[in-house]
Amino acid sequence: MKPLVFMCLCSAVFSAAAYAIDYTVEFGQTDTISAGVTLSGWGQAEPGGGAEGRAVGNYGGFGTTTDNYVAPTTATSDYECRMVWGHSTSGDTTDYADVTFPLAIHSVTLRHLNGDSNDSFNVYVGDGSDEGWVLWDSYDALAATKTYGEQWFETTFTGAPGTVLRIDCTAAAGSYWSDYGQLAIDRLSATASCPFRYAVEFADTDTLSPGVTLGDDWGQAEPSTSGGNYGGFGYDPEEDQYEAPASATDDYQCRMVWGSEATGDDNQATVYFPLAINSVTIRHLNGYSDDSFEVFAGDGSEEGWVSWGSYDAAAAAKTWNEQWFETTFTGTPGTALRIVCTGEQGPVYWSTYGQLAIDRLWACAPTCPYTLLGDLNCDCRVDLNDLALLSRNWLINCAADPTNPACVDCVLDPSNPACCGCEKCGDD
Ligand SMILES: [Ca+2]
Ligand SMILES: [Ca+2]
Ligand SMILES: [Ca+2]
Repeated sequence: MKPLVFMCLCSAVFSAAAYAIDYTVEFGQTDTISAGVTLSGWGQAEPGGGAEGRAVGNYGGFGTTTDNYVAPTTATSDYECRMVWGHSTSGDTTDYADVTFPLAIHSVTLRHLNGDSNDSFNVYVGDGSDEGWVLWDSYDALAATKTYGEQWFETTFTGAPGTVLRIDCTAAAGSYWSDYGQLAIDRLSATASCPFRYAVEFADTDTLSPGVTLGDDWGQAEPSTSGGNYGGFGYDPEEDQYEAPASATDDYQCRMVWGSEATGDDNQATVYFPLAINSVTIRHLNGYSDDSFEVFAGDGSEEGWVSWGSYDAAAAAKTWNEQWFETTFTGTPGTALRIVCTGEQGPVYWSTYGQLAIDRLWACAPTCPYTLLGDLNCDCRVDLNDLALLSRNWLINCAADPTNPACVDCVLDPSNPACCGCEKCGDD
């Protein structure tokens, strides 16, 4: 039986990783931030100051471009960080800093310094409202085993999904606070929650997740209808022109937006979903014609369309003339998705081949439609992340120790998001 169990675990891990949407923030004198992610409340960049020109210190070796860390923490790339509860000449006493993501995240890994002051902190997520904060976990700096006096650690936190991450210093200001600030963060990486995923594989015979339907505005299937070379599809199934992070096709078949058949002769194509979706990853061809497009979501009515963003085919760096890309769009949730071609109709090939080829798409619904006992982080599956949440509270007894921060009193505080399980408080 052992090999069977092993294969099941592999499969679960692979599918979760394949559809994750990751965000990163590299803190430094110039922060490097994933698209759509914003920062607020962050202190100065160190070492070397930033706006207030602080003195150069030794942030776990950063000052001398060495890096005090112990595996499994990985080394920094830039020897720069930013402060939570930074030093401020204006006497700022805000001891937390926030990161806002386009989609709700369900885990984050922080690379943080455990230095000379007490660098303990809490990690919360919320929806941006003052009431909505849920504690994911606490970092106890005094309990950490350190090899260096100032040492970098990577710590992963996970919990119920939220769009705003708050890192909140929990100890008193250190003796060096007025010079250097309190808690240094080198970088973070976060993973968006995709609790429920729909898949559409376009082909001669489309494969749709249960309940998903296509509008009659889709064009023909290719290359079967017209022949041609759709980014390698037509002449050699082994020659699929794509670059990481796009992955190879399953079927070497696609369908057209703005196709050349009568049923697809307008410049749009629509997909309908049973649940509202908040993100979609589209595998699309950037070919000879102008394959620019815009993505909208709505409720299916003609008035309800909201733009999620656009793809500029001319701005894309291509290695091949016809190349497959995977592009992710996010926005206001809706049950209908529409892809609209925005380039000029291809002057030569459109009448034969159509305009924009789509191989497949995946869409995420922000809520799991199922109730699953043991799914503590509400991502529609029971796995090691849920076990980590269980372990965190192992042997806590709220009857004996009601003041434990993990014990939320849902009689006194019924609107606390922790009291709503996997449902959002106040929603139907
Ligand atoms: Ca950094
Ligand atoms: Ca396909
Ligand atoms: Ca789970």
